[in-house]
Amino acid sequence: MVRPRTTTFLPLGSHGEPTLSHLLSTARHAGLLLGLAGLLAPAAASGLPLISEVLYDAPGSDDGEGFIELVAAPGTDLSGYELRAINGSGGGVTASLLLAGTVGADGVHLIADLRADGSTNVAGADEGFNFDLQNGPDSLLLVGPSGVVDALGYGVFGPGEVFAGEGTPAPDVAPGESLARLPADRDRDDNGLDFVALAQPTPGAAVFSAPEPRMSLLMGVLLPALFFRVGSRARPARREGALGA
Ligand SMILES: [Ca+2]
Ligand SMILES: [Ca+2]
Ligand SMILES: [Ca+2]
Repeated sequence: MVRPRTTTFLPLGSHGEPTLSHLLSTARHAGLLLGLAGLLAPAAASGLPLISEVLYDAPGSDDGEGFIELVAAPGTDLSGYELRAINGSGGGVTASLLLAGTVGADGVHLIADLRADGSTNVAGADEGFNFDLQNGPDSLLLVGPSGVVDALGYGVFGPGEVFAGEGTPAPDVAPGESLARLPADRDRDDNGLDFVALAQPTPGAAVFSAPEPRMSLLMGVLLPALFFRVGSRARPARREGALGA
Protein backbone atom coordinates (compact mmCIF):
# COMPACT_ATOMS: atom_id res chain seq x y z
CA MET A 1 0.00 0.00 0.00
CA VAL A 2 1.33 3.44 -0.91
CA ARG A 3 0.83 6.06 1.78
CA PRO A 4 0.45 9.70 0.76
CA ARG A 5 3.88 11.28 0.74
CA THR A 6 2.71 14.25 2.76
CA THR A 7 2.18 12.08 5.85
CA THR A 8 5.92 11.52 6.07
CA PHE A 9 6.46 15.26 6.54
CA LEU A 10 4.50 15.45 9.79
CA PRO A 11 6.55 15.16 12.99
CA LEU A 12 5.60 12.03 14.81
CA GLY A 13 4.97 11.25 18.47
CA SER A 14 6.29 8.26 20.35
CA HIS A 15 3.78 5.95 18.71
CA GLY A 16 4.27 7.34 15.25
CA GLU A 17 1.27 9.67 15.33
CA PRO A 18 1.52 13.45 14.76
CA THR A 19 1.62 15.19 18.16
CA LEU A 20 -1.15 17.62 19.12
CA SER A 21 1.26 20.51 19.56
CA HIS A 22 2.73 19.91 16.16
CA LEU A 23 -0.72 19.75 14.58
CA LEU A 24 -1.80 22.98 16.30
CA SER A 25 1.40 24.69 15.27
CA THR A 26 1.03 23.41 11.72
CA ALA A 27 -2.56 24.66 11.69
CA ARG A 28 -1.44 28.13 12.80
CA HIS A 29 1.12 28.26 10.00
CA ALA A 30 -1.42 26.85 7.56
CA GLY A 31 -3.89 29.57 8.50
CA LEU A 32 -1.27 32.26 8.03
CA LEU A 33 -0.23 30.89 4.66
CA LEU A 34 -3.82 30.37 3.58
CA GLY A 35 -4.32 34.06 4.21
CA LEU A 36 -1.23 34.88 2.17
CA ALA A 37 -2.41 32.56 -0.58
CA GLY A 38 -5.75 34.35 -0.60
CA LEU A 39 -3.96 37.66 -1.06
CA LEU A 40 -1.78 36.35 -3.86
CA ALA A 41 -4.35 34.35 -5.83
CA PRO A 42 -6.78 36.07 -8.19
CA ALA A 43 -10.41 35.65 -7.15
CA ALA A 44 -12.37 33.34 -9.43
CA ALA A 45 -14.74 34.95 -11.89
CA SER A 46 -13.93 38.39 -10.50
CA GLY A 47 -13.03 39.92 -13.83
CA LEU A 48 -15.13 41.15 -16.69
CA PRO A 49 -17.90 38.91 -18.04
CA LEU A 50 -16.85 36.28 -20.55
CA ILE A 51 -18.64 34.40 -23.31
CA SER A 52 -18.63 30.83 -21.97
CA GLU A 53 -20.78 28.81 -24.39
CA VAL A 54 -22.60 29.32 -27.65
CA LEU A 55 -24.95 27.13 -29.64
CA TYR A 56 -25.36 28.71 -33.06
CA ASP A 57 -26.57 25.76 -35.13
CA ALA A 58 -29.25 23.37 -33.91
CA PRO A 59 -30.22 20.32 -35.96
CA GLY A 60 -32.84 21.60 -38.37
CA SER A 61 -34.33 24.98 -37.56
CA ASP A 62 -32.41 27.12 -35.06
CA ASP A 63 -35.52 29.04 -34.05
CA GLY A 64 -35.96 28.85 -30.27
CA GLU A 65 -32.94 26.54 -29.95
CA GLY A 66 -29.83 28.72 -29.93
CA PHE A 67 -28.28 30.15 -26.79
CA ILE A 68 -25.42 32.27 -25.54
CA GLU A 69 -24.01 31.67 -22.07
CA LEU A 70 -21.91 34.17 -20.12
CA VAL A 71 -19.98 33.82 -16.89
CA ALA A 72 -19.29 36.72 -14.56
CA ALA A 73 -18.97 37.50 -10.89
CA PRO A 74 -22.28 36.92 -9.11
CA GLY A 75 -24.25 40.14 -8.90
CA THR A 76 -22.70 41.68 -12.01
CA ASP A 77 -25.16 44.12 -13.55
CA LEU A 78 -25.23 43.40 -17.28
CA SER A 79 -27.22 46.49 -18.21
CA GLY A 80 -24.94 48.49 -20.46
CA TYR A 81 -23.57 45.28 -22.01
CA GLU A 82 -24.37 44.22 -25.55
CA LEU A 83 -23.91 40.98 -27.46
CA ARG A 84 -23.07 41.87 -31.05
CA ALA A 85 -22.93 39.29 -33.84
CA ILE A 86 -20.52 40.09 -36.66
CA ASN A 87 -20.88 38.65 -40.14
CA GLY A 88 -17.70 36.96 -41.33
CA SER A 89 -18.70 38.04 -44.81
CA GLY A 90 -18.30 41.81 -44.86
CA GLY A 91 -18.18 42.47 -41.09
CA GLY A 92 -21.70 43.80 -40.74
CA VAL A 93 -23.67 43.51 -37.51
CA THR A 94 -26.25 40.72 -37.82
CA ALA A 95 -27.65 40.88 -34.29
CA SER A 96 -27.44 43.27 -31.36
CA LEU A 97 -28.75 42.10 -27.99
CA LEU A 98 -28.90 44.77 -25.29
CA LEU A 99 -28.61 42.88 -22.02
CA ALA A 100 -30.40 43.93 -18.89
CA GLY A 101 -30.08 41.13 -16.37
CA THR A 102 -28.03 40.63 -13.24
CA VAL A 103 -25.77 37.60 -12.91
CA GLY A 104 -27.04 35.15 -10.32
CA ALA A 105 -25.20 33.43 -7.48
CA ASP A 106 -23.95 30.64 -9.76
CA GLY A 107 -21.98 33.10 -11.87
CA VAL A 108 -23.67 31.89 -15.07
CA HIS A 109 -26.02 33.93 -17.25
CA LEU A 110 -27.97 32.18 -19.99
CA ILE A 111 -29.48 34.02 -22.95
CA ALA A 112 -31.99 32.08 -25.02
CA ASP A 113 -33.21 32.53 -28.55
CA LEU A 114 -36.95 33.16 -28.51
CA ARG A 115 -39.39 32.35 -31.26
CA ALA A 116 -41.71 35.07 -32.52
CA ASP A 117 -44.31 33.98 -29.97
CA GLY A 118 -41.81 34.30 -27.11
CA SER A 119 -41.36 30.56 -26.57
CA THR A 120 -38.02 28.75 -26.46
CA ASN A 121 -36.65 25.25 -26.06
CA VAL A 122 -33.74 26.58 -23.98
CA ALA A 123 -34.54 25.67 -20.39
CA GLY A 124 -33.60 27.85 -17.45
CA ALA A 125 -32.71 30.98 -19.45
CA ASP A 126 -32.06 34.23 -17.59
CA GLU A 127 -32.90 36.42 -20.58
CA GLY A 128 -34.43 35.87 -24.00
CA PHE A 129 -34.18 37.60 -27.35
CA ASN A 130 -35.32 36.72 -30.84
CA PHE A 131 -32.00 36.26 -32.63
CA ASP A 132 -30.32 33.84 -35.00
CA LEU A 133 -26.57 33.41 -34.96
CA GLN A 134 -25.11 32.46 -38.34
CA ASN A 135 -23.25 29.20 -38.79
CA GLY A 136 -19.87 30.78 -39.36
CA PRO A 137 -17.37 31.89 -40.14
CA ASP A 138 -18.72 34.62 -37.86
CA SER A 139 -17.95 36.35 -34.59
CA LEU A 140 -19.77 37.29 -31.43
CA LEU A 141 -18.65 40.28 -29.37
CA LEU A 142 -19.48 41.06 -25.77
CA VAL A 143 -19.36 44.82 -25.55
CA GLY A 144 -19.35 46.61 -22.20
CA PRO A 145 -19.74 50.25 -21.30
CA SER A 146 -16.06 50.82 -22.09
CA GLY A 147 -15.79 48.68 -25.20
CA VAL A 148 -15.29 45.05 -26.18
CA VAL A 149 -14.65 42.85 -23.13
CA ASP A 150 -14.69 39.48 -24.88
CA ALA A 151 -15.02 38.10 -28.39
CA LEU A 152 -15.51 34.73 -30.02
CA GLY A 153 -14.78 34.05 -33.67
CA TYR A 154 -15.75 30.60 -34.97
CA GLY A 155 -15.45 28.70 -38.18
CA VAL A 156 -12.99 28.71 -41.03
CA PHE A 157 -12.24 32.23 -42.24
CA GLY A 158 -11.24 32.56 -45.85
CA PRO A 159 -9.21 35.35 -47.39
CA GLY A 160 -11.06 38.64 -47.09
CA GLU A 161 -13.48 37.38 -44.46
CA VAL A 162 -13.77 39.30 -41.21
CA PHE A 163 -12.55 37.61 -38.03
CA ALA A 164 -13.54 39.72 -35.04
CA GLY A 165 -12.60 37.16 -32.37
CA GLU A 166 -9.40 36.75 -30.35
CA GLY A 167 -6.21 35.03 -31.47
CA THR A 168 -7.29 32.13 -33.64
CA PRO A 169 -10.87 31.08 -34.43
CA ALA A 170 -12.71 28.41 -32.50
CA PRO A 171 -13.59 25.46 -34.71
CA ASP A 172 -16.78 25.06 -36.66
CA VAL A 173 -19.03 22.57 -34.91
CA ALA A 174 -21.61 20.10 -36.11
CA PRO A 175 -25.32 20.90 -35.81
CA GLY A 176 -26.42 20.37 -32.20
CA GLU A 177 -22.94 20.86 -30.80
CA SER A 178 -21.96 23.95 -28.85
CA LEU A 179 -18.70 25.83 -28.46
CA ALA A 180 -17.74 26.03 -24.80
CA ARG A 181 -14.94 27.85 -23.00
CA LEU A 182 -13.22 25.30 -20.81
CA PRO A 183 -12.75 26.11 -18.01
CA ALA A 184 -15.50 28.67 -18.29
CA ASP A 185 -13.59 31.46 -16.54
CA ARG A 186 -10.22 31.10 -18.26
CA ASP A 187 -9.47 33.64 -20.96
CA ARG A 188 -6.23 33.26 -22.86
CA ASP A 189 -7.52 35.62 -25.55
CA ASP A 190 -7.25 32.86 -28.13
CA ASN A 191 -10.57 31.34 -29.16
CA GLY A 192 -8.91 28.30 -30.72
CA LEU A 193 -7.26 27.49 -27.40
CA ASP A 194 -10.05 28.55 -25.06
CA PHE A 195 -13.05 26.88 -26.72
CA VAL A 196 -13.91 23.25 -27.35
CA ALA A 197 -16.81 21.58 -29.13
CA LEU A 198 -19.37 19.99 -26.82
CA ALA A 199 -21.47 17.19 -28.25
CA GLN A 200 -23.71 17.58 -25.21
CA PRO A 201 -24.22 21.31 -24.70
CA THR A 202 -24.50 22.57 -21.10
CA PRO A 203 -26.67 25.70 -21.21
CA GLY A 204 -26.70 27.35 -17.81
CA ALA A 205 -24.02 25.11 -16.30
CA ALA A 206 -20.30 25.86 -16.36
CA VAL A 207 -17.10 24.22 -15.20
CA PHE A 208 -14.95 26.82 -13.48
CA SER A 209 -11.23 26.59 -12.93
CA ALA A 210 -10.12 26.11 -9.33
CA PRO A 211 -6.51 27.28 -9.03
CA GLU A 212 -7.02 28.88 -5.60
CA PRO A 213 -7.84 25.72 -3.63
CA ARG A 214 -4.88 23.91 -5.15
CA MET A 215 -2.60 26.86 -4.41
CA SER A 216 -4.00 27.09 -0.89
CA LEU A 217 -3.39 23.39 -0.37
CA LEU A 218 0.18 23.79 -1.55
CA MET A 219 0.92 26.84 0.56
CA GLY A 220 -1.22 25.98 3.55
CA VAL A 221 -0.41 22.32 4.06
CA LEU A 222 2.57 21.12 2.07
CA LEU A 223 4.93 24.02 2.70
CA PRO A 224 4.40 24.21 6.51
CA ALA A 225 4.77 20.46 6.68
CA LEU A 226 8.03 20.79 4.75
CA PHE A 227 9.24 23.51 7.16
CA PHE A 228 8.53 21.23 10.11
CA ARG A 229 10.31 18.39 8.41
CA VAL A 230 13.38 20.59 8.00
CA GLY A 231 13.03 21.80 11.61
CA SER A 232 12.74 18.28 12.97
CA ARG A 233 15.83 17.27 11.01
CA ALA A 234 17.75 20.09 12.68
CA ARG A 235 17.03 18.59 16.12
CA PRO A 236 18.31 15.15 17.07
CA ALA A 237 15.60 12.62 17.78
CA ARG A 238 16.29 13.02 21.46
CA ARG A 239 13.29 11.02 22.64
CA GLU A 240 13.96 8.05 20.45
CA GLY A 241 14.07 4.93 22.55
CA ALA A 242 13.19 6.86 25.74
CA LEU A 243 9.76 5.35 25.98
CA GLY A 244 8.82 1.72 25.81
CA ALA A 245 6.63 0.68 22.93
CA1 LIG B 1 -29.58 24.62 -37.97
CA1 LIG C 1 -11.30 37.07 -24.20
CA1 LIG D 1 -22.41 25.80 -20.22
